[in-house]
Amino acid sequence: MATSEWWQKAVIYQIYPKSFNDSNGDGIGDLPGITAKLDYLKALGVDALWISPIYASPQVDSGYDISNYRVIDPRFGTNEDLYRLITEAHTRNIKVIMDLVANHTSDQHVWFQQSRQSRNNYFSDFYIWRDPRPDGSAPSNWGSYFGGSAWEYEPMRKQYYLHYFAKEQPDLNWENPLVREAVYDLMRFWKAHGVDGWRMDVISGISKFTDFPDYPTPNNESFVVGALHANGPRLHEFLQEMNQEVLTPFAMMSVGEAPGSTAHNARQFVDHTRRELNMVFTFDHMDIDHDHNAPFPEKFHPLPFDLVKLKHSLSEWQNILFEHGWNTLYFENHDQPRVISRWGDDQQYRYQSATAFATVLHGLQGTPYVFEGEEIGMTNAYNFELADYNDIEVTNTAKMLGTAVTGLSATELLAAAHKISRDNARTPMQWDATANAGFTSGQPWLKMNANYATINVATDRQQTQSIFAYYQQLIQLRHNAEWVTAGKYQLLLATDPQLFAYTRTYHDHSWLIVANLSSANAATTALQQALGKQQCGQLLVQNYPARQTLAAPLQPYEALIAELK
Ligand code: TEU
Ligand code: CA
Repeated sequence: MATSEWWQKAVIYQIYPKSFNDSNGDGIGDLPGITAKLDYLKALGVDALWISPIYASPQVDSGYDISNYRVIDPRFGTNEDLYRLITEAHTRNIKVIMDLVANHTSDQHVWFQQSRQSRNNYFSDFYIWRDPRPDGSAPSNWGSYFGGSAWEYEPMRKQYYLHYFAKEQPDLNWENPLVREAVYDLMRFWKAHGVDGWRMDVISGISKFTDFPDYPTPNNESFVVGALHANGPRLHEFLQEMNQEVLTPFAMMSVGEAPGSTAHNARQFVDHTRRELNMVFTFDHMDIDHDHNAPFPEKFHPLPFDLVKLKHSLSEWQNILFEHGWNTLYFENHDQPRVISRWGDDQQYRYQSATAFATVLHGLQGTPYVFEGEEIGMTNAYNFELADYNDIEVTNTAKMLGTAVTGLSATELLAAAHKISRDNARTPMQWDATANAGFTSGQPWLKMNANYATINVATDRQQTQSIFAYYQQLIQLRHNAEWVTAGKYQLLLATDPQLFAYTRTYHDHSWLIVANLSSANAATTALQQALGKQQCGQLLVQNYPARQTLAAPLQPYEALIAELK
C-alpha cells in the first residue's frame, strides 16, 4: 500500500467547539474563537482539524443530535464564520474535517417531524418504524447506549421508532435510497464550501439487522445493547456507494467511528482495495478497562490499567492493518477521559506521563489524533459534583441510582465519573491563568477544571519541561521521517508490566520506541537482550534529557525514541 496520501503524514487535532475558545463572552466556544487560535495550532504543527458537530442542534447530546445539517448553530456562529475559518485554515495549510452524524438526526429535524406524522408521506420511511408487539410493548428488547429501551412509541403513527442513543436521536433508515442520497448531498454541499473530509459518527451502525431479533437475557435484563447493534448486513455496500458517490469523486478524506468492531472488521472498512473509508476509530484499546460482566452502564465500573492488554490490542491493529489499510492513533477524544488521569499519573509525574503516552502513540503507524488540551497535559476534573455534569451518560445514570438497573450508589457513580466520564474531556480549554483560563469573559457553559491556574497553555509553553514542545517534536518527526509513516512494527517484551517497547524497521534500518509506563524505575536488561546485537544510537526524542544510552534503568514514565545501529 502506497503511503503518499496527505493524511498518512498528518497529525489531526480534534476541536470540541463548545469548549475551545469563546469569542463573544456567552460562555460557549465558537467559530471565531477557533479562527483566533489558528496560529496556535499552526505552531503546534498539526495538519488538519476535526471539529465536533457545529450544526443546528437542540444539544441533547452536545450537537450529536442535528436538526439541520446545512446551517451552523447560532451558538457557534454563522455559516459565513465557518467559511472564514476554512479560508484562514487553508491559508495556513491546515485542512478542515467535519463531523458527519448520519446514523441518526435530532427529533427536531424536519425529516423526523414529518416522518412521525403519518405512514404515507415523503419522509415516512426516513426512520425505522415498527409495529408494537401484540401486547403493545416495544418490538424487541434492544437497548439504547444511553440506557433504557432503543424503541420509543409515537402515538401519531401508533408505532415505535428506533434510537440507538437518546430518544431525541432517532436512527435514520439507510435502507431507503432517499436517505442515502440526502446524506451524500449534504456532503457535497460542504465540499463546495471547502470542507476537506469527514469523521463519521457511529458509521458501523448505519445498516441494521432489520428483523431486530430479541437478544438472549441470561440475567433477565430488560434491554440489551449487543453485537447486533453494529456491522449490519448492508454496511459495506452502503460505504462503497458513499465512496463512489462522494468520497472518491470529490477527494474527501474519511475516518469512520466504528464501535463494536474488531481488528478484522476494521480491515473490511479500510482495506484500500475495497474503496470504503481511509481509516476508522475503533475501541479495542479504549475498552481494556471495561468490565464486560459489570452491571449497566459497564463503563462506570472501570478496571485498573493493564499495560499488557494495551500492548496486545495496539499491536494487533498494527499487524493486521500493515500494508492493507491505515490506522487511527488516539488515546483521547470528546468521549474519553484524559489519558494521564485514566492510565498514567496526573500529579507528580504529569509531564513525564503525558509525554510517555504521547511517545508510544506517535511512534506507531497510522494517523495520530490529538484532542484539545492533550498537548498541554490537561487532567480529569476532580472538582465536579454529580450536579455539575452535563454529559447525558452521567445524568441518565444518576436518574437510575438506587434502582435495580444500576448497581451504583451516588458516591460510587461520582468516583467512576471522576475516572471515566466524558465531561473530563469537555471542560473548557485552559489557555492561561486569568479568570476562567482565558476561555471566556463570561460564565463557562460547563464548570472549569479547578487546576487551570497551574495547568494552561501559557504556563506550559514557558517551562523547560513543556508538553506542548514535546508534541511539536513528535509532530515534526512524523513530517520528516519516512520510517514513522512506512516502517514495519515489531513489539518487544509483550508481557513486561512496565515497559511498552517496539521497533519500526524501514529499508534495513530500525528505530526503538520505548516508554516506562509506571511510576517505579524499570530495568533495561530484558530490553537490551531483546535488541540483541542492535545498539542504541542517536536519541531523537526523550523526556529525560540526561540519558545517552540504555544502560541505566528507565525512570518513572521515562520515554525515548532512538535510532538503532
Ligand atoms: O459515539 C458513539 C459511541 O459508540 C458511544 O457509545 C461512545 O462509545 C460513548 O460515548 C463512550 O462513552 C458517538 C459520539 O462520539 C458521541 O459523542 C455521541 O454521543 C454518540 O456517537 C451519538 O451520536
Ligand atoms: Ca461564544
